[in-house]
Amino acid sequence: MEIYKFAYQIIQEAGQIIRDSIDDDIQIETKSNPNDLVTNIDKETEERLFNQIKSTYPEHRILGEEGHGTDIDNTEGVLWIVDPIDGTLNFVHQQENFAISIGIFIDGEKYAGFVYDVMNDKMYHAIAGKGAWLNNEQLKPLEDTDLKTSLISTNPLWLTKEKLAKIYMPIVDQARSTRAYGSAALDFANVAKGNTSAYLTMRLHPWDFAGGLIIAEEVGAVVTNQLGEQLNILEANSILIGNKKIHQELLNEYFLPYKTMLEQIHTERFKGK
Ligand code: 2AM
Ligand code: CA
Ligand code: CA
Ligand code: CA
Repeated sequence: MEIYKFAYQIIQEAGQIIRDSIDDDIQIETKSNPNDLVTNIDKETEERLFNQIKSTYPEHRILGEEGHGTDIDNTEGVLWIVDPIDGTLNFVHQQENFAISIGIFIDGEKYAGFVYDVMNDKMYHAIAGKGAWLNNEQLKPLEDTDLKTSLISTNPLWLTKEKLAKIYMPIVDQARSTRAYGSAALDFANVAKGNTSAYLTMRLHPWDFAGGLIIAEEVGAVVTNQLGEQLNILEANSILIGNKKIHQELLNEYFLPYKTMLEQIHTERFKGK
């Protein structure tokens, strides 16, 4: 079976299993800090996807948030970048507003992206060069917007950091309004759908953005880090995504004036997985 159809199917199945067990007790552990949670469902979902991919395509490689592919340091062959649950805090607190996110790359080239909003059964999907869809409906090319008439999304946490507040406060101030969804993959999907015009955040891992990147670029979104550089799919990075016009406005008027500071932050903190 075509890799794309296979991916679509195993993501839907994984989502069905999560929906079926949504009222069950979940086991929650903390990771890097008391607010960084992982559940048995995150781990079981990644394990299931990993086993299915490997049994169908033994030569494919998988980089996942919950422990698979920690040794991967190049993009040769077919590479699946998997976030079994993006928005774990939403999953734990809300039992909704989380997604399964997968980006598939072939020899480093974008191939297919999936962001599955599990509880709403909404599959955002794209094949590079062929278009992006929400379930069966093709997503339209993005329209240009200005910051002052746009909804944007970001994490309010960045406003509490002294240095970053210099960049983020004027943006939040000038935007029509700001949203915080708590799932990076759904933030990408929201931009792709035109629900928001831009999404900006200081640090995402490859599994947070790999699926959404492919979907968003298919509808003409510009996706870079906050220095305007292309994202490296094997590294953590800052994120600036939006329609062409707002991306340019945010980059040139709000981020690049702080280029030296941002470069320092990127060098010190954002390199490596
Ligand atoms: P997760 O739920 O898969 O961990 C929340 O604002 C978004 O940021 C989610 O997409 C979340 O992914 C991600 N995220 C959570 N903790 C993070 C961290 N320490 N570094 C980078 N991204 C994180
Ligand atoms: Ca996590
Ligand atoms: Ca994530
Ligand atoms: Ca996750």
